[in-house]
This record gives sequence, C-alpha cells and structure tokens, in this order.
Amino acid sequence: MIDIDTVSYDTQIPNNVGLSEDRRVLKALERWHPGYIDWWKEMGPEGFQDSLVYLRTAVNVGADGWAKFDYVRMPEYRWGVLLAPQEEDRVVPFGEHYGESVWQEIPGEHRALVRRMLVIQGDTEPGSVEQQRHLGATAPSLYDLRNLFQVNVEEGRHLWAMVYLLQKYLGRDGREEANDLLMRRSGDPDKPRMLGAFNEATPDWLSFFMFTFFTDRDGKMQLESLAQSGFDPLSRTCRFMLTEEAHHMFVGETGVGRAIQRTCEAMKAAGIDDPYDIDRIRALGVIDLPTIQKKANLHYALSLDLFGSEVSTNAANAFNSGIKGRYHETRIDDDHRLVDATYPVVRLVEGVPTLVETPALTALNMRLRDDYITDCTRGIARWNRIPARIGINFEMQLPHQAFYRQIGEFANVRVSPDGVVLDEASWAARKSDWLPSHDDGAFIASLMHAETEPGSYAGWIAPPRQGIDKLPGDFEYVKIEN
Ligand code: BYC
Repeated sequence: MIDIDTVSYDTQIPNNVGLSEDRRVLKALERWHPGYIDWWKEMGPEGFQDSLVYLRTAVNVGADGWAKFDYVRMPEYRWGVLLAPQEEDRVVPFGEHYGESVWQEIPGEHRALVRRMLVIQGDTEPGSVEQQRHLGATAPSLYDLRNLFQVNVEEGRHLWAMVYLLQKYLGRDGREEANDLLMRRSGDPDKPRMLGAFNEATPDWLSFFMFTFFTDRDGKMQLESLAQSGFDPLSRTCRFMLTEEAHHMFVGETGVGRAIQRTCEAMKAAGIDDPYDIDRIRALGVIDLPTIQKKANLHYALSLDLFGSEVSTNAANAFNSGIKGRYHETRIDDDHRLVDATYPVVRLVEGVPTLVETPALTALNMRLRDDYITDCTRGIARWNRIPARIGINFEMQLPHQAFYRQIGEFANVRVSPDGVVLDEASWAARKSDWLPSHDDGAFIASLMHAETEPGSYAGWIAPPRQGIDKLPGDFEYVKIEN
C-alpha cells in the first residue's frame, strides 16, 4: 500500500507513486536522470551551483507541511515525482464521458492527444529555466536570488512530473519524448522550445518578474484545465504542480509591485509628480512607470499567444474526449458537454475587433483566455494601489487583447493598446510608446547589478514586506561562497 501523503526516499528519486515497486518506470527514470543533471549543469542557473540556497523541498503532499525549508546546493535538490492524493470515486467532469469513472490509464484512442499535451507542458518548464539562467549575476538581493532559484528548481521538478507521466503511460514513445525534452533549447533557431513565449529573451529582472506574473499565470490556467482531466494521473500531477505555481506568481506580482513602489517613493522624495517626466525620474536610478507599463504590454501579449487560436478544433477534441477541461470546470453550472452552447469570441470583422457568438466547443481556448484576463486584471488592480497610496497619479492597464499578437485572429494586423487597428506607418510611429525600445532596455540593463550583502537591495526595487519562511529580509538566503 502506497502512503500517498509521505514522500518516499528509498530510491534516488523522491516520490509518492511507489516507484520502488515499479521497476520498469524506476529504471527508465534512472536512465533519464543523468541526462537531466547534465542539462541542469549546462542550461540551468549560470554560476551558484556550489552555493547553499535556502530552498523549500516537498516532503509531504498533504495540505500541511509539504514544504520543508533548508540550505541545499541546487544540483543536489531532490527533484521528485509527486502527485496530489487520489480522490475516491472521481468521475470525468466534462465531455463525452461526463459522469463515467476516471481512467487510471490513457484510453488507447486518446494516446496521441495526451502525448501532445504532456510534451507541450513539459517543454515549457526547462524552456523557462534556460531563459532565466543568466539572471543570477544581476540579482537585486539575496532574497530575490533565492526566489529565482526556487522558481528554477521547481520548473525542473515540473519537467520531472511530465517525464514521469510520459515514461509510465506512453512506453517507448514517451521515452523518446522525454529525451527530446532535454534536447530543445530556448531561442535556438534549429531546435527551439515549442511555444513562442519560451523562446523570447528574459533580459533583465523586470522581465523576469513580468514573466512570472503573466506567463506563469498562463501556466496556472493551463494546469487548472488539465487538473480537470479524466486521465486521473494527469489531474493529480497538475493539482500538485499548482501548489508550487502559486509561489511563482507571488514572486512576479511582488517583484513588479516593489519596483513600482520604489519608483513612486523616489519620485515623491524628489518632488516629481509627472510620471512622464522620464529623464528626471530615470536620473533617480529607478524605472519610470511608463516603461514598466511597456514591459507589461509585451509580456501580456506574449502570454495571450500561449492560449492558441481563438477558434480551435484541437481544444474541442481535448474537451470532448475528457482530457482537458475548463478553468474550475466542476464549479461551472451547465451541462459540461457544450453540444449546443455558444460563446462570444473576439474576431476581426471588417477591420474592427468584434465579439461574435461561436460554438462553445471550438471557443474553449478563448474562454480560458478570458478567465486568464480576469485574473490578470485583479493583479493589475493590486499594483495600482501602490501609486495611489504613495500619491502618484498613474494607473497600469492591460492592453487590448488584439495588441501585438503573433498567434490567432490578430496575428496579421497592427492594433494599438486601446484596440484600434492601425496601418503600418501609424504602428511604426507609435510602437516605441507601447513596447520597450532598445533604449528602454539599455536603461534597465544599466540598473541591473548584483547586491550580495544580506539585507541590501538594489536602488530600483523596494525590499519585500517580509522574507521567505517568516524569516527577515536580511536573512542570508544564499551563501554564495562555500
Ligand atoms: N506558439 O489549434 P490551435 C507553463 C500551434 S505555461 C507556437 O489554436 P491548440 C509555464 C499549436 O500547437 C503552460 N505554436 O492550438 C509557465 C497547433 O500546432 P499543430 C503550458 C502555437 O492546441 C511559466 C497550431 O498552432 N501548457 O506551464 O488549441 C514557466 C494550431 O493552434 C502556439 C500548455 O500550454 C504558440 N503560442 O492550443 C514555466 C497546456 N499556440 O498541432 C511553465 C497544453 C498554438 O497544428 N497545451 N500553437 O502543429 C495546450 O493545451 C494547447 O496545445 C495550446 C494551443 C493551448 C498550447
């Protein structure tokens, strides 16, 4: 009998799936492990591999105490395979199999679909680690450095989570896919990561915080939808991943919030009221709010692309077959089959973004994207309390969903942040007001330098309100020299 709440350390790989009794999968994972460590050393955080980092590791998947904090060297982090507890009598909560018992194996006819989902999800995790690998050199504090590494090791664990499912449920195909996940590289023209946002550069810490706010939030929405899956091991895997994902979004939200706070405080102290008095504000060594807005515009648009096309038969198939549901599926009050339902989808009608009623089954990407937009809007409102509190008149806003898109309905048109379709010349004239320019990037880069004394913070960012694990902000979260 497997004790699901307790993580077993009787193999190299901590797990709560009884790996020591599952010799085939254990062997496959043990064979994959050295390649993973090689990948981590080659593509994981640059430097700091011998430093002691104050990290949390899962020791228990129950509601309490799944996170144990201690100093760990990153290559010795216990990446493991952890699934949320199995729910008794769980049924498929949507699609053609609505109400039937969930599956403990992948139904033969859905193998290709599940494989694609696992590979796409798995591919994002190492992609993000690769994008962030150089950031350690410019961390604004030891607290932030530790948070970066926490996010990185957990993205590594999320890769393990997908690789376990591939190896356990998809046999030889799964093994090949697991190996390929270690071969692709973010931004490599010959073997790029699969989704666009994971091939973009993360040039500075503001980008990192925007990424963890916007792109990890897409991760949350996608994982929530997969957590509804009728394929129960996928559901349980994603449910546990979501507990870790929450911290990543916290890092992003508070990181951007602290940058906004520092800018507003510096403006106030210098007697500058106009947020667009950019040269004077930059001279204070902080990032002006319009530039922070531009970074948000970029990362939001890149993240919207991750939801796929507005109208998608892939999404309809994944729903019908019981593999991928909707956000909070079990809380939605409808028939959970959507056979005759419609959903308003924003489409380009005679050059104007317009809501069009569309069969709900093919509009599922859009519905999830709308849920995502609602979630982002709440986060932006929390950011906006900061200037309001300090007395600076500026509100961050989400651009229109058609702005700067590369996937779907709006991929081939130029649209302003307020949703007006533009000709190429008007776009070119205004682009640098809406997206970070080369000069903006160079200015932000000029502020990026490492603060390595416990309790010191770079001048462009405010200290956190409290530290990690209830420790103070000046705790030595990373012991760099050992
Ligand atoms: N870039 O029918 P469509 C995370 C492709 S983030 C490039 O609309 P579908 C994390 C698409 O593959 C969450 N290609 O697609 C966050 C398809 O290609 P094929 C990751 C794209 O399937 C931070 C074609 O275009 N998880 O966890 O309805 C740090 C037609 O598109 C893109 C998931 O995404 C793109 N952006 O929707 C670390 C969950 N978009 O098949 C981690 C699993 C579309 O014709 N994935 N294409 O060759 C899915 O559910 C869906 O596959 C997608 C796309 C939502 C991605």
